[in-house]
Amino acid sequence: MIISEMRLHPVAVADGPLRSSYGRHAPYALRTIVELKTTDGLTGISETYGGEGPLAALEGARGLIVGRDPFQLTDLWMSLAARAEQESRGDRSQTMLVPGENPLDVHTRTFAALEVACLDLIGKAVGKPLCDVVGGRARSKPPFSAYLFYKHGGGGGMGADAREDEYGECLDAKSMVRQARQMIAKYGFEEIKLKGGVLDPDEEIETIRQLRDEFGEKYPLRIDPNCAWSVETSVRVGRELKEELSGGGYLEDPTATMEGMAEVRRRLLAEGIDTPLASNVATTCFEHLPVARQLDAVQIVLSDPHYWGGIRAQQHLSKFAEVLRLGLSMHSNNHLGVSMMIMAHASAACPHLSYACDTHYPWQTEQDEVVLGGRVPIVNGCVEITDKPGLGVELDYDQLARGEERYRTLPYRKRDDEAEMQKHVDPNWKRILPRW
Ligand code: GKR
Ligand code: MG
Repeated sequence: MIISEMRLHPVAVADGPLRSSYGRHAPYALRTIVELKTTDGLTGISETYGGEGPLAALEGARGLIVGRDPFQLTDLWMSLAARAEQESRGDRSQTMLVPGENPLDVHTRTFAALEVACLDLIGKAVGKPLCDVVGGRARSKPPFSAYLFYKHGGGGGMGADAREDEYGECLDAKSMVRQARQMIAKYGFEEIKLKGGVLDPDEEIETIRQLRDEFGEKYPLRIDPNCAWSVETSVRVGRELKEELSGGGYLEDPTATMEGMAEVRRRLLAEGIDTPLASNVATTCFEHLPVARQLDAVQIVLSDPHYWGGIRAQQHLSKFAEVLRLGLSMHSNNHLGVSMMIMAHASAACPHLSYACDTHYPWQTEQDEVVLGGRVPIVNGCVEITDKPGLGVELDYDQLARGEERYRTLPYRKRDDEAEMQKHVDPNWKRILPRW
């Protein structure tokens, strides 16, 4: 089995005006769908971050993947890592750069997209689901959480291509409870994460309290302001939400830098509050973990197989986190059904995974789905690994062509939430850290 062709499909996917400390989502999110074809007629697929940067990096790896035996992943890794060695070193945190935009992740991100497509090929060749190809599963129905966002009115897309606004405007506690009720009724999620860093911290505290009142202790709660708070504010929020974030909850990236996180942890512990701190901003790669452990800056690592280096890297991370006695879960970014299955297989293949993973999937619609047969079902908050080989999904080429057409005709080539804030909310808006 030799890879004879790589096809890259940049797509634009309608996305609602979701808010975070990065700003406001554009009407379209960008993704890249990868296809690898073999000499014996198989096609392996994958999905990764979108826009010009990730696309150019994949294009740059064409010579390394075409002509390769898909089993030879170690050599592919070494070739990409050797290139990365020659690139500049620097801050690999996501404090200022949104995921998928960090040039220092380019090799792990590019490898991940190709590795998944190769594992999908292998799964199809031997007739086994992807997670079984990498050693079998710890679970067959990995759980995901309800990922709530403050948002403006609008369901994404533009003009005649606008999508229905399923959740409406949500810019206060009451509308957030409504959003949670709707999302949980539809998908059956049993854990809740609130994207914060948008409203004044007191209003976000109130939102978490109302969510607790509505759903009770059985639904663990998390809040993630993406570093919008100072150490002082983070400690205050941790203190005020001591009860609500206990019992399976956590405080995610309240403040910037490993040192800032460590300071928040020290001060909360000194007050007898042991709410764990989770991170996908301070910890984005293996090199960050020993430091995070040593400083006790992060107690739960939030991975992303799309830029940590793929599915086997996620398994290594599971072991690494277990040995370092760190919790493990997964954050997410806007994605389609192929990535939903990448995340599900990655979760299934990890013995040590401590919390339901995030997913932006409820924020995308059937109209944008590129998976044959429509959206991947989420039932009782879980995505089931079926008996189908590889990732278990195939591409709908008509839908893919529509997504590519949108990409071609729209001006978006890179996620820029600050520009969207300036366009729609405040022409002078800048991402200031800490804001509060
Ligand atoms: O979609 O706006 C967003 C999120 O803020 C995303 O970009 C984050 O990377 O979900 C992610 C997180 O947990 O920080
Ligand atoms: Mg996060």
